[in-house]
Amino acid sequence: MAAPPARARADYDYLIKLLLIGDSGVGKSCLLLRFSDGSFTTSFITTIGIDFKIRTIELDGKRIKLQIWDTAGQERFRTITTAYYRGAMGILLVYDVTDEASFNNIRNWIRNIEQHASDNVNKILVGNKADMDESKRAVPTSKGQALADEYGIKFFETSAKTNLNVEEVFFSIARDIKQRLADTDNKAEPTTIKINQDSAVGAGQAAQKSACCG
Ligand SMILES: Nc1nc2c(ncn2[C@@H]2O[C@H](COP(=O)(O)OP(=O)(O)OP(=O)(O)O)[C@@H](O)[C@H]2O)c(=O)[nH]1
Ligand SMILES: [Mg+2]
Repeated sequence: MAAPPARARADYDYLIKLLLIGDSGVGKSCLLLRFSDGSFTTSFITTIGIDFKIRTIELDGKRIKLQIWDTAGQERFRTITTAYYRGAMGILLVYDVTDEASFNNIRNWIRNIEQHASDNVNKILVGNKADMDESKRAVPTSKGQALADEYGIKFFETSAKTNLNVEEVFFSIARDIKQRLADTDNKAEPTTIKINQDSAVGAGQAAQKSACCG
């Protein structure tokens, strides 16, 4: 029996690859665990190299499969982790609101993105550990917002511990990327028709798939 077309086999409409970056200890793995498993732990198990989780969400009736790569913040893994920038469609830049150095480093992380990621990659700024006591806070919300405004990107303060804004961050960046891919799809339409006219049956479908789903 002939295999069904690739598109019919897929269990999603869009595959979106995201990357979490930021200093060690800011809570990247905890944010991802909260989003993918709904759990949280206070013990710190530093990430070695790179790891990923999958969660499929629904946006405007479309199934979006999120493949989320969690990088080690530690310098010694930098060669491994920067290799993953190129494939990312969206990058979450995470700092810890109680750790000013992690916030100041965001500019360096952005420089890394400029060097290693695709030009059109979506970015979002995340100030994590917003649940911590105000006496511990080192970065006011206004400073986070000002930095995000400077780079023209969205900003959220989150807590992996209390689940504050965790869904919002991932849904927000996923929505923006889906929109970008849909726009690319629409622009690609004349090319798709031309391929069909050239009687390359099925090629239009393949072109559409590669334009939308990576
Ligand atoms: N209070 C509070 N603690 C958090 C939060 N998120 C993470 N933590 C704690 O911060 C520590 C580090 O969290 P991780 O998620 O492992 O940090 P990471 O950014 O993945 O660190 P690396 O893997 O080394 O890059 C752990 O002890 C967590 O329990 C949060 O939202 N609130
Ligand atoms: Mg980690």
